[in-house]
Amino acid sequence: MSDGNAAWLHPEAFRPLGSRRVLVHGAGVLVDTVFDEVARACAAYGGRARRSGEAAAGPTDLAPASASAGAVNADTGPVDAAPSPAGQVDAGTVPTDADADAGPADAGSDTGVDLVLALRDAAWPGAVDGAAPGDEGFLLTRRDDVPVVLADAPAGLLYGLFHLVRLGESAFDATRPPQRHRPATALRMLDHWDNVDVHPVMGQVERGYAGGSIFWRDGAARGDRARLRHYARLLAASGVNAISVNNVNVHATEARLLTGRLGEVAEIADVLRPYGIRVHLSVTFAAPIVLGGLPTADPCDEAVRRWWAATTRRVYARIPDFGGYLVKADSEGQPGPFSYGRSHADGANVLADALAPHGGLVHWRAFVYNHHQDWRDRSTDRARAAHDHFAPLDGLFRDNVILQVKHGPVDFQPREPVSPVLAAMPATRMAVEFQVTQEYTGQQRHVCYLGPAWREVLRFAPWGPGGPSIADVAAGRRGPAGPAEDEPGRDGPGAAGPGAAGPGTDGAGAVGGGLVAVANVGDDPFWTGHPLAQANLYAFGRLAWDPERDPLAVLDEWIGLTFPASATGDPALVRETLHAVMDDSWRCYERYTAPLGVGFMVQPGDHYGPDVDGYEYSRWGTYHFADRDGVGVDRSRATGTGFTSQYPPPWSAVYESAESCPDELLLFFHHVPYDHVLHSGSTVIQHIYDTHFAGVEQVLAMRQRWRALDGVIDAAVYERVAERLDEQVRSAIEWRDQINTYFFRKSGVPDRRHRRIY
Ligand code: GCW
Repeated sequence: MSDGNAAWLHPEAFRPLGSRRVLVHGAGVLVDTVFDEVARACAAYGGRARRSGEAAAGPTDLAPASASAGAVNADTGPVDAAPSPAGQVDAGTVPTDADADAGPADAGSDTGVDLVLALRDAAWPGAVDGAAPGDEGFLLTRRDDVPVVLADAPAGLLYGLFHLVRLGESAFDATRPPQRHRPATALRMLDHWDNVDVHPVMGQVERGYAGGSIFWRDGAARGDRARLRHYARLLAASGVNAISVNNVNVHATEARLLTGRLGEVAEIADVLRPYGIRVHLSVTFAAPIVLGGLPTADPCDEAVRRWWAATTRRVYARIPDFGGYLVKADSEGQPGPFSYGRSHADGANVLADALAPHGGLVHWRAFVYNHHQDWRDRSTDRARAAHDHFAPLDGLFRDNVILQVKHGPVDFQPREPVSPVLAAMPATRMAVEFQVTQEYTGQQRHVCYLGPAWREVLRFAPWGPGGPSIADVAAGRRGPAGPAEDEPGRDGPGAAGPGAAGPGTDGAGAVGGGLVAVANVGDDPFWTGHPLAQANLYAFGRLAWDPERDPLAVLDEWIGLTFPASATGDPALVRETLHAVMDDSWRCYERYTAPLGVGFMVQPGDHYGPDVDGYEYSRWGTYHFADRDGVGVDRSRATGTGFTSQYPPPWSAVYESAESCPDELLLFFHHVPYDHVLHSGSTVIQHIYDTHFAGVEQVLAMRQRWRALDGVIDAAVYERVAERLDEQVRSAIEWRDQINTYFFRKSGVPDRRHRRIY
């Protein structure tokens, strides 16, 4: 497996397309890519790929079509019971194909074609007002009984191609109604925490659980273009369109990617470009000093401004479509504007001004907190920090600054409330940051399908039910007042509707910051260490494209593409088993680890496995305050840190009271006695015991289920997962016993069901 596992682009997934006569119409690098994909599929499966303009091909040899105008309907997948009102497919009412005068003839005959992928132009018009697919969208319609993908821009054609792959045979179903697809947000980005040098503590990839980096090895670029190209295909097929190629903790060697080693970044950009993926770079805020030899990096210093402008010009001279800079400043030891008494708006804006003439973006991270806290000090609350620092700066950032906010207020825990920063800055472009790499969710040794967790964040309505959601905020529709004015097409609060376009998609949409996630791939043959962790990467891209989509439908799609029916012994069994193992795996992980949203009972340093007091007396600000009487962090206004006041109503009130706080977040917001009764009817202590016993039972059942696939799927994949499930069982038991024993010893309260606690 030299170029890695095929992941969700299994060759067999291309069979339906590859066995047809396919016409590709249009010009440009991305259209070349589309043609190349089609040609390869056709070579493998006996079809015929033609490009218009070639001899004996093109609209001219196709007879006029009687176009079948129709309504755009939602594409309901196998699990997605209700039509989505949202982004990926516009619901209901938009006719896509009103043009009856152009299109293929002979479509069904020997000389014709079975499928067309075309850029819209005079030869291939189509669609009408209100149905423009935008820069990345596409229409899937039919002409004279032939499926046609129409796009306005090459990227749309590429996404249309991968949509056909997902649909498989059903793309050719004559009864399929026309559809328009557009991403909910224009920015769908993956951040690699890859180091160029092997870091003495963090290794080649910080928080990487899939081997080395696909970009760098031991201080040098790997230059493995085949592997990178394969990666680009996978990302494009999931909908991702931007990546940053180095760790946000920028060390000495990595700093030089911006200047002396820029060529290595340019080479990566060259490989990713044909798949519509822009390259971004993490830069150090101290670059003017460490690279430019200036005495200061003060963002208000003229020489510093000039240095950033000149350096950025050189970047664009080399990489004309460079995406921009990603910055972790004044965070966990990284340099930042605070050193000069400047604000984070000053800091971000100096980079933004340098990038603006070239169309570049600054992704500025909001992960700023005091990591030298004194555990004795109960007034400082790490959860408050980002809001305290950034909310007052709303409106002060340039238009090309995106504030990148972790989804929770602390740090990618399996369960956190949604960060209140996301609701606090209506005049700032906001990106939501997820962590696909499973730092705190089992490190790709445990099965933990994160789609459902992200979905909860994306659906959360910070201004109350019925109001805009976090997905809306990321798409640029934000604020308590409801939908932004420039979105006539939006069909209801909380829905990512037809107007959900980001910058550049159709000019009329709101401007958001999009979705970002920390990547989970490495040079492992399965890309992600745990083969089932591929689903998280896939799901991130798909949910970024359409946050309204049911994550279990996304999982179903991933199963179909990764284990195509024609490549497995028993497709129904494969599907059933993967759902049984994965659907509820995030909640399962939550059950056997830190309880009720309290978080951080992990081993310090590597963050794998239980250590209840591991961070309790440390400087990191992640405490649980368990004693003989109770556990949890009082973040109320009345008696605690006041964090609840950072939420708008109704959540400020809901979280303020232990009575109304949702069970799963109780210990995040409140310190309660062990006999506190949850909404579930159980006490806190009994809940801890019950969920920990149940979690382990569930993992044992997962392992048992998996054994049904022995001999049914690829042996290497089977073995790798089986081996990891053994570790998951061991680790879950360790979690169960340490957590239960700890709380039994603290509280002295016996388990009502008399199970074994040590
Ligand atoms: O979760 C923490 C990780 C750090 C990481 C940091 C961040 C890149 O433990 O390894 O640093 O978050 O998000 O910057």
